[in-house]
Amino acid sequence: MLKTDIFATLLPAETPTPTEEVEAFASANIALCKYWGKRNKELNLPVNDSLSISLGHLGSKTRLIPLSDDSEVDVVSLNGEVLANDDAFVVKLIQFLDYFRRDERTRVQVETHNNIPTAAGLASSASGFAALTLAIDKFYGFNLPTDQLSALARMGSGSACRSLYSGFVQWEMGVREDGMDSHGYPLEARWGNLRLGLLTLTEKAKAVGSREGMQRTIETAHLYQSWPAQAAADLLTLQSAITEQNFQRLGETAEHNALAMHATMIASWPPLLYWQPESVATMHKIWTLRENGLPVYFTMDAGPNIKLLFQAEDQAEIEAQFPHVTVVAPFA
Ligand code: 2P0
Repeated sequence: MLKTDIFATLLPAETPTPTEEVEAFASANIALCKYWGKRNKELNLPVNDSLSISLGHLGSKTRLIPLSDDSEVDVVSLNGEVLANDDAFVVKLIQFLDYFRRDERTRVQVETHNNIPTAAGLASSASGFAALTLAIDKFYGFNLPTDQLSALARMGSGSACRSLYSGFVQWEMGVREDGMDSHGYPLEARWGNLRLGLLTLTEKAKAVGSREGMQRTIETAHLYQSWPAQAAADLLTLQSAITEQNFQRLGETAEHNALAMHATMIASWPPLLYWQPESVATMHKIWTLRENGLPVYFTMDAGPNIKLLFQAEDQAEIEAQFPHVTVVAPFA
């Protein structure tokens, strides 16, 4: 099934002409059970369910402004800088916009601001596509329900479907051929004293993007065969940890899940090692702190940076140990 068929089913026959500028915000999210691998590349349908926490005020804000009738091209800017129209990010963004706009001719100025480092493994493509999807829905007045917007955001970037919601979000892989049941589902549970710590060890953009990385892993890593079962088991354990507010179980499972995902990447060929020396040094530091009684765990995505998991009562100690940490209170 093609994306154009799915958009044609959900959207009105003709896209209305936009008249007013709109703005939308979406939080970044960090997965405790990771999305790694697609069963359908066209629709970004995953091999496994995943589970994330949204980061509140940290994320992407996207503004859409209709350009005058004589404008022939769209204008895209990121953090205040206008990008070239052949830039890979611009091409991907305009392709996504075109699925919604179809024959409608108004060119658009797209302004995105991220308040998290772009492309450093802090999930800015997730919040970016989620904010863009919400803005497009307002801009053209579609008023689609959030679960459908989540499924459409997924087609821009898989993890974006989790950024449509706050708090804990489960992305169910779904079973439908058109993927419309593969979207984020918010969990009711809240966890007031849960804290995340973002450690930006390097802001260098990653050499291999997630899309290519997960494809390489599926095609070349025999170890990947064990991933779906591990992810399914971890998801159940995380659900029970969240229900019972069992921090140790949450931390251990999230850390184990991230390291299992990285093991499949490292077992790919050519190998995918997103870690830098600072990443490894920080892991050892966390393990030592834990041995010495500080309940702190970590997770990592497709990049060199580390995200800490800890509880509010340990925030002062965490800040003393990691002076550059950005602390996020997802439920505060
Ligand atoms: C996650 N990641 O669950 C995992 C963990 C990276 C490692 O979702 O190809 O940018 O656009 O669907 O969503 C990053 O993958 O990939 C990601 P596409 P996406 O957060």
